[in-house]
Amino acid sequence: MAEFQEISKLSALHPKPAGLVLQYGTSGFRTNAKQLDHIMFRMGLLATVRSKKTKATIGVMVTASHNPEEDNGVKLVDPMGEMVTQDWEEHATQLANADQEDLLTALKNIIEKEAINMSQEANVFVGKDTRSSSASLSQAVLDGVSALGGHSKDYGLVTTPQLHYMVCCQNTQGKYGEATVEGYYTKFCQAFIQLTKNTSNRTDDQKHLCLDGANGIGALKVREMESHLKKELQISLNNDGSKGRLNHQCGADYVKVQQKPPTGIKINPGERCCSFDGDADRIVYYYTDSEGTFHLLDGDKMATLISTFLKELLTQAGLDLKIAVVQTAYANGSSTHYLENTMKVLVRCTKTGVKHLHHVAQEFDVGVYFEANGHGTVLFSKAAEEKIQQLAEDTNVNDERKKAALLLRNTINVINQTVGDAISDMLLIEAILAIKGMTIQQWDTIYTDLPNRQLKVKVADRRVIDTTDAERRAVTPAGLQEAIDNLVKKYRQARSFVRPSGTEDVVRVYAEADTQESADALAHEVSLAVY
Ligand code: NG1
Ligand code: ZN
Repeated sequence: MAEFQEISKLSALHPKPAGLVLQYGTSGFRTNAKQLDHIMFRMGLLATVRSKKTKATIGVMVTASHNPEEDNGVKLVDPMGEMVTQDWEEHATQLANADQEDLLTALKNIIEKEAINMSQEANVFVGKDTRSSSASLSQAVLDGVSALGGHSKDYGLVTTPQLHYMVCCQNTQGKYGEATVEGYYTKFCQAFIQLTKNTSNRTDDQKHLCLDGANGIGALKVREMESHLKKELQISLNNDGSKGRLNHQCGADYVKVQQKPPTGIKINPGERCCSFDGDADRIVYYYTDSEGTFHLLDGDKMATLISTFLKELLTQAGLDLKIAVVQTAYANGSSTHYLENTMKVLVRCTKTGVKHLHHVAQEFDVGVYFEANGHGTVLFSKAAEEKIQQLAEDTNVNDERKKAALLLRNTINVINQTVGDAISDMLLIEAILAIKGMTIQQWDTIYTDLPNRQLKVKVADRRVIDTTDAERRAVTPAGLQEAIDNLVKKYRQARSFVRPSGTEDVVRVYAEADTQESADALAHEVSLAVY
């Protein structure tokens, strides 16, 4: 076939370095940008084939999220804006690792296995973050798409969740919104304005938010969006990319892992602050108190605030819908305890990686999912959305139920249901705080986090560690789990687990306990057991 000859010719322009083996990990391929050109071309090919298979538009996002500037990566987005399915992750790994001369065979194998009709049209949306390597790497994706005769649309600089949103809008014929950046701002900002419209006399202080853009794409997009917010949210933007390096001593990952504010930002006591990560799909909140102590409000605190708000509204609306919170092993034990025992909300634990959380959340009418690191969103089932919509339009219900239904409807509209989205999450949290008339300090006191520590351990081969029970227990190597259990027993309210990272060549160690000293000591002891 003509397109295969074209691929042979063009793939030679994107050669694979000999011996390089990469895996489609927790969120796509991710490594030093210099090693990724062939991967990008090949993912352009794969996205085109995936588009033919699904008869829908597929997305390809070039980003390495919170990794340093010199890294890059790529993730594929499926038709409804969700992460690509597991079996296609395997195809991606196969295609990525085929030697140059075997590339066509590897591609043909996938086409055959998936029974692809090659005469089917293909459409691929491409986006990129602000890394200096992203321009040429996204061009390599576009080259891959055109090598197979696919159509592409290059959205240029967008956040990861914006690209997910575009794909979903396109494949739902605009029902989710308009597949443009402008459409994105209009949809989410209008819902935010509606939600905050009747909140009583918010002062300028309450409308003010200090934002750390991680020197990345999120900062750029917040600038673009600002006018749509009509001063209902006044953002002072730090780390906007004009001076500092991407994710360097700033951003959601830095703040969460280091448990301190971004370097160089002046924060007034009590001021509400948040940080995005490098592709704006994660957000964490924080403040410092009058004694200068730092307080982090992470994904668990967001999940708690959001699920409490939604549960109250569902009760007021008299809607019998099943709500659940989905977490990972990294969720602070206090959050799980509070949700289960005080809020009486169903909590489920899954493996790390939003694709896992997303799937579990889909099982409920309302599924709130967040990783502790601030990556998360809320999913509403079709039936739940319809019930809320009906109630909002019903002229025979009392004022309280009606008001709750209208708030629920606008809440649905402020949420990017395709994937965790820092911008949409920020608008949702800001709206909830405004509606509840709550300060960040009041939000913080809903429950108190157990002191915790995360460490990274370099080992010869991290894959020797295999886990079970949503990664909370190690099955291999033999004796490791027993050693961890014995260490945990030494401390009060303690918990610890280890797992190989899917995005870095490290083993992650997590520990929590009744004091910071104990959590630190336990994490240290467990990391020694990992060697
Ligand atoms: P790994 O490297 O597999 O732990 C990290 C995060 C995930 C997820 C991915 C993708 C932690 C402990 N892990 O995965 O939650 O966000 O990156 O960005 O934060
Ligand atoms: Zn990210």
